Amino acid sequence: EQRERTFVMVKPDAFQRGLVGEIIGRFEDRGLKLVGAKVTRLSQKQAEDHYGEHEDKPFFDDLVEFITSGPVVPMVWEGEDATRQVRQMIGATDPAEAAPGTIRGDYAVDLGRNVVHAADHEDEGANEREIALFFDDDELVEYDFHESTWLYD
Ligand code: YYY
Ligand code: MG
Repeated sequence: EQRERTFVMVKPDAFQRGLVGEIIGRFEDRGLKLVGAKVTRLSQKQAEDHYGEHEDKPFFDDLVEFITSGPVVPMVWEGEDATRQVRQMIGATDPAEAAPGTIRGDYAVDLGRNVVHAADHEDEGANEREIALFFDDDELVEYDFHESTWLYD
């Protein structure tokens, strides 16, 4: 049974700081199912497409420069209500406002270096659009997740 899929990406700051394992571990520990992941570096075009909704914002150029500045880890996680769960787990956009216990609240201090991206749960098409930017269909793996018997009633 396939549950909701959501797009998440470890940003270049977290990658360089050695937080890839920590961040993946948060989602594993929660009981989400990893169905796709890679290490890549975004082209200018990919970055502009990914953050297209922000192209008119004053921070857009800096954001594109940052997200293309080093390796990232795009991922797809699956689970019940996954998009909303992941947004709760990453915390507020500004780490200064993010609650302790959230990823941004535990690992970041600055708005422009907030360690992780996740699709917006209030944006209906975000997951499909963002997943398609980074993954071909055959890069997302279908498998039996044996934990699910113990995670879901
Ligand atoms: O989805 P999320 O990453 O939590 O925030 P968005 O409002 O979509 O902004 C994307 C990205 O842009 C944010 O993670 C940091 C950066 N940013 C910024 O540098 N300055 C702002 N005033 C707002 C956002
Ligand atoms: Mg967003």
